[in-house]
Amino acid sequence: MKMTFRWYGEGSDSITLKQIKQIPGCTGLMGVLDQKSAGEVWNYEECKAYVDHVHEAGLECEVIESVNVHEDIKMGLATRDKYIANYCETIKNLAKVGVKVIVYNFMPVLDWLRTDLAREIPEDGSNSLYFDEADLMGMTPLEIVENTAKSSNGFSLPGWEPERMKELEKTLETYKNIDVEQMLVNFKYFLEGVIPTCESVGIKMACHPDDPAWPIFGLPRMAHSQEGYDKIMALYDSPSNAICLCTGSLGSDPNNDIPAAIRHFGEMDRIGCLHVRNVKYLGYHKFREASHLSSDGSLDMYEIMKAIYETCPDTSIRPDHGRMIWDEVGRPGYGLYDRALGITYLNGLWEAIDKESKAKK
Ligand SMILES: [Mn+2]
Repeated sequence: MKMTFRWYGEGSDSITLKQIKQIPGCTGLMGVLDQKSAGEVWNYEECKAYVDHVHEAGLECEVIESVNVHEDIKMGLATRDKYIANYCETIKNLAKVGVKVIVYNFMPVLDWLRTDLAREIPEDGSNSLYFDEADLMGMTPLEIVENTAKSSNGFSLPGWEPERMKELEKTLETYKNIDVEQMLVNFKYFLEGVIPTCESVGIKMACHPDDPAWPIFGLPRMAHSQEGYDKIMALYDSPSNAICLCTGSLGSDPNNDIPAAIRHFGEMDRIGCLHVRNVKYLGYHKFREASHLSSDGSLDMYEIMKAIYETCPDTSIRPDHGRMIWDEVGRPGYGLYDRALGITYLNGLWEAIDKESKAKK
C-alpha cells in the first residue's frame, strides 16, 4: 500500500509539500493541475514541472486526479473526437513523467454535491461537508452551484470550476434526452478512444464514483454501486479500465457493502487506487462526513483496510475529505489536520493487519 495525500499545487493549496512530507508514513501525492479545464491538453512541460517539484520535496507522484472528461464526450456530441485526442495526449505526457494512474469521473454536469460545506458537528464543534436531499428539493441546480462557490473560502473546488458551470442550464436541458443506456454507449466510446493509449504507456484510468451514490436532478449517473461498476468494467476488458474506489462516495448509500466491493474488484485487478474515508448516515439520503475513525461514522474502516490488504495490497490510497478542526481555514474537506490524523489512523490499522497476518503464517 502506498499512502498518499491530495495536493492541488503551489498557489492552489493552503498546504505545503513540506507539511505533507512530515505526515508519518505519507510517501507521495495524488496531484492535480488545478488550472486546467476539461478538454485541454496537459502539455509535457507543465506535467514535468509539477512532478519534478513534488519529487524535490521527497514525495512520489504516481497518481494524478481530476483529468476531467469534457462534457461533449459524456453527451456523445460530434465534437468529442477532438477532446478524446486531447485526452490521449495528456495520458502520454503524464506517462512520460512517471504517472501510473489517472483518476477521472463520468458524472454528467455536476461533480460531487453537498448541501452544506461547513456543517457543525454538535459532538465536538468541528465542521464537515454535509448532504440532505430534502434541502436540495427547494434549490435549483444553479443556486446550488452559486452556494458551493460562495462557501468554498475563495478556492475553486475540483469539478466546480466557474467556467464549467456557465453553461449549466443548457447542458441540463440536453441531458433530458440522454438515459443511462445512452450514457453507457458514450462511456464505451470514450474508453475505446483512450484505453489503447493507456495500455501502450502503462497507465490505469481510475473511474471515481458518483457522489452522493445515487442519481440527482434526474441526471443519468452510472457509477454508484457494485452492479453499476460491473457494467463499466465490462465496457472495455482491460486492467487499464479501472476504478478509483472512494469508500465515502460509494458509502453514502448504506446499500453498498464497501469491503465486499473492494474484494470483488480487487480480485479482478480493477482497482487503480482508493480514497479511504468515513461517512455518517443521518437518515434517508442524508449524511455528513466524519473523522476517519470507524466509531465516528457508519463504515467499518478495519474491514475496509483488511479487504485492501487481502486483495489489492500494492495500491495507492489516500485519506479523503476531512473535518475542519483546530480553527484551520482551507478548502472545505481538504484541510491538513484531519486528513493527517486520518493517515495516521489508517497506517495504524494497516500495521496491525500486517502483523496479525504474518503471525498467522
Ligand atoms: Mn473520493
